[in-house]
Amino acid sequence: MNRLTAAYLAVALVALFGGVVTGALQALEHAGVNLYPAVAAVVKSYYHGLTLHGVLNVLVWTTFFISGFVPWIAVRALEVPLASLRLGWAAFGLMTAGLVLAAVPLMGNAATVMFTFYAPLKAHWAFYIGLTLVVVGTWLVTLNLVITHRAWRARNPETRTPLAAFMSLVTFVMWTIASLGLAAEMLFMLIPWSLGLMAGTDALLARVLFWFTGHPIVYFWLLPAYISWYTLVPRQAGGKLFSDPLARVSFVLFLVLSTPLGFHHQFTDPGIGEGWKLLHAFITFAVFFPSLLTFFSLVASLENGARARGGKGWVAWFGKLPWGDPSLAAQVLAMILFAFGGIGGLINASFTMNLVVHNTAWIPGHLHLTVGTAVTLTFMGITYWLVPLLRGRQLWSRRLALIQVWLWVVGMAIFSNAQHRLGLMGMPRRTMISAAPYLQSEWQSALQLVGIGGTILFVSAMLYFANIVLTVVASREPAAVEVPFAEALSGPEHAPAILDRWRPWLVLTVVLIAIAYGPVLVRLIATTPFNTPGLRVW
Ligand code: HEM
Ligand SMILES: [Cu+2]
Repeated sequence: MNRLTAAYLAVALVALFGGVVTGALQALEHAGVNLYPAVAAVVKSYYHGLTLHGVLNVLVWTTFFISGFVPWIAVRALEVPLASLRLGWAAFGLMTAGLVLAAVPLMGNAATVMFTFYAPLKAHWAFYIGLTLVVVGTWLVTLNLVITHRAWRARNPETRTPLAAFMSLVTFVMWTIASLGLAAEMLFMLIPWSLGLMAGTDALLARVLFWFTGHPIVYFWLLPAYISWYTLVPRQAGGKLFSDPLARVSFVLFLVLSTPLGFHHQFTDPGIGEGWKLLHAFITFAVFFPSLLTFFSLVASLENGARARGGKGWVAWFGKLPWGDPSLAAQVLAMILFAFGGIGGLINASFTMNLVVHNTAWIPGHLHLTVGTAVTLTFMGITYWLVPLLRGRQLWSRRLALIQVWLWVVGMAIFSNAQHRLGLMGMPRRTMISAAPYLQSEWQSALQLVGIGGTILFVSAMLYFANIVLTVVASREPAAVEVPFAEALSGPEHAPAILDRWRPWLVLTVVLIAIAYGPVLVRLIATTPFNTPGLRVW
């Protein structure tokens, strides 16, 4: 199992490396430094690089890290072996094969369609089939987790599922339901169309199916970070989790509410009734509620740890957290930047305010706080103990890790703030902006800050990779082998039994999805002519 997880991490880290290199190119381009001619042998254009950036960061780095880490932590919490290590490797093999298949056209500039691959942009079929195989691989991970949990349940009929395992299951079950939209888009639209079996396609139906998965996928990225924040960080902070039952409530709400809200990405799309958009906006605000529960629980847990370490006062206790531990520092700082991401997210989700920020630089400003920091910096923080544990050797340098974490936070604060402001000034996203004839002089100072912040982020990322590689190849001291599971102030025995049952929540989930999506999907499928020809704009 350790080797399986290490294999997933290796692929994830290679992807992140490609992701930050392409990111640095973009940030420098915004600041007027065009390095694309220098790398033209590999990256053919700004948009080729941007597609690589999106796919590597948010589809590969996240998915592979999660598929390696989440089952691993679940198995540790259950204290049983993974049901089938064979199935585990089969899933990894399928995902990696899919990745390689998709990488060929992606690298070859035959799939420069951004990570959202909106139709009628048309990529090479291998790109769609490859990504579909990655998704199918994640379903095998779910299957393995479910069988593992059943085996555990047969031997422990009365006990509550340990929190980390419960959360892991929720994460993958939620994802499996949510990914059906993407699977349908691939299997019934993009794959047959790119193979020439279908004459045309349809932008709206493709987008509806994409966002069916495209919003919940952000919870697929976030929930594993939450697993660490709830079940590990309180212990790393020297304290206990505030409440185990409350944590379960929040995850059940994520299971139920994460999917039926994708229209908040389509407020400006014609062809979807306003009432449905409003319903999805309401559910988006509803899913903010478990996020608030999470925020409350985590602050209470951190305070518990800080006070146990002698922290005093209403706010001053915060300084008493073990800031010298890079894993903890990374994750607490990730939480702080995430709070700003959450506030911006409420603006994105608000029907009218969305019109101001839609498709502007505000959106990448937002998503670098969320997936780019809350998730990425947390995963980095996890690897600061997980890689040493898997390798059996101590982290190569704690100090370098601390510098890396703070650089990320400073770089991101500068970068993201500048992007948000550029968005408010109306600068579009997904644009090689220094080549745009409408480039405004008032954007200039913020564009320089994008370049500076992006460079700091890049340096931080390189320090991170150096530290991880040196830990694997050069570190000599043996590492601790214990997983930092936290106890809870209010333990699992206080959780109502219904929280540990699946059927009622799954039924509720499916019913809500059917209400929120059913009528629109039925109408679109019945009336869509599939007559839009494909485009290759690059
Ligand atoms: C060195 C670090 C990074 C830098 C300098 C950077 C820079 C950028 C820039 C400038 C853009 C805007 C491009 C445009 O709208 O034209 C962008 C987009 C994006 N970035 Fe990053 N980024 C970095 C790391 C990350 C990470 C770690 C993630 C996620 C894990 C991420 C995810 C994304 C996504 C999803 C987009 C939107 C892509 C699209 O519009 O198709 N980035 N990045
Ligand atoms: Cu969303």
